Amino acid sequence: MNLSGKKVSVIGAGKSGIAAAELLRRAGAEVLLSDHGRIEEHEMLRLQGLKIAVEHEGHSERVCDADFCVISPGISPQVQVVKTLESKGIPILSEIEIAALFCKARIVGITGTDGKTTTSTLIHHICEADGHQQGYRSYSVGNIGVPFSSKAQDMNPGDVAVVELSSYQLERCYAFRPDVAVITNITPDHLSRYEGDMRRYAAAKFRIYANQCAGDTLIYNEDDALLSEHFRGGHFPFNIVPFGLEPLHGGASDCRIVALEGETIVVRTASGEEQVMVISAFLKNSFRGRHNISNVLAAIAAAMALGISYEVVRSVLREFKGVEHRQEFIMTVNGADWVNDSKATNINAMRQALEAVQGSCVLIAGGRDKGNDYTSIAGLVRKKVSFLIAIGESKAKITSAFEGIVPVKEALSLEDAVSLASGAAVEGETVLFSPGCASFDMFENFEDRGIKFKQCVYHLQPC
Ligand code: UMA
Repeated sequence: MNLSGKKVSVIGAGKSGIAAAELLRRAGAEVLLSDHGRIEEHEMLRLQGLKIAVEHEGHSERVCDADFCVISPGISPQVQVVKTLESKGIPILSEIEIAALFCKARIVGITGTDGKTTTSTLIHHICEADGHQQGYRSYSVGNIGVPFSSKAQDMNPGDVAVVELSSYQLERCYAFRPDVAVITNITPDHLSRYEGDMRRYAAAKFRIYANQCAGDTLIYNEDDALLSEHFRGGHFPFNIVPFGLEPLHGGASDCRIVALEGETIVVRTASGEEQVMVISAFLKNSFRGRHNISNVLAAIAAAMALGISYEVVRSVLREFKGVEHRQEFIMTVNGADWVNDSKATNINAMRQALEAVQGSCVLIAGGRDKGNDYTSIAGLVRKKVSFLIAIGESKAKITSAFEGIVPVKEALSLEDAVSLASGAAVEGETVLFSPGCASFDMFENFEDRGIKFKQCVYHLQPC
């Protein structure tokens, strides 16, 4: 695609803004990259060397001198620069929309409130294994941490782009059309961005299939009430594949269904039923819980849509050890298993982690509160938690929600929390770090939080 003669403003010079600016510049556009924060001097010089104009410490009127704008996902629609661009009628596009225009590969898009990173990683590993045999490459990009724009031009026809998509990234997609779309679940999260309106949050997620047509596939979680109501019995121009942890029946005559029946994953089509594998073949210490079985069902459905054999799927699943910061088993100290679930930034993820615990646990939770309703998991906490340690900005709220249900103690720091947990955990228990909150009160991001937690755990002395 040749964009010479076009002027583009890219708003936000984080990972995705920089990648989009470089992609657009390579395509010949005249690019202005604008950030309200500070850009390091060496980065400014590098970008200017690529002939990308840069402004920082504020968005000036210059951003309006553009044929269109590309916006970084983290920038809220409420900020002034967005309002100004909209008032002048300048089209604003998602970084994903731009990347997809340049992408010749097949696209698998994965969205949902929880499970999208694990599902994306599983699909990527399956495609990688299949690609080794068939001669194509798989790319893992998007919200997972590698901007789609940074890889889009490297991909060839026949390759697969496995794109993890947040609702933020889908918001300003207008023509984006994945060959295969997966929606893992939709539960309340990021609602401040959508003014508390769940329908607006879901509408952003549903943009994933807005342009899909005949030959494309949409995979959704039938166990999710909102998704089931939305897709069941509806008329859509593409293939729909439900998956679920309960036996599934019905669906269109040509519809495939991926379900868990007892301990076995089965795929049902109009022509019959096939048993893919038993769950004990892939569940392990580092990869467990019903939510992960759900993620596996979604990945199997995506592999089927791409025409990948069950043989490849089985061999990848057998070896899969889970994803860092998602219920990641760290080590056993004095008979207690320590688990890092720093990625749990909302109550639903925390609920899933608690459900996955075998026996009882010492729970370390807290951080920047997102308007959490902790009472929704009170029953589960009573059942699974022997001792709760609260950290971060939300510790007082957590204490008042759970004291009287379980013993609760507030920690002064992460190190203090680990030391308290080490003293409280008994042999056979799990120590679960599942904050249920955002990380930005004490850490750069959830990865930083998880790494620091693991470092504290590695320093524990066995006694
Ligand atoms: N900025 C402005 N003007 C503003 C606000 C911000 O210029 O009014 C600037 C900031 O100064 C900063 C840049 O915008 O320099 C940040 O942009 P960004 O927040 O979009 O961050 P990126 O580095 O581009 O990372 C984004 C995703 N971040 C968010 O959606 C918040 C990353 O997802 C993603 O991995 C990356 O693109 C590559 O695709 C992270 C995330 O937290 C992991 N996602 C959320 C989640 O998973 O819950 C949605």
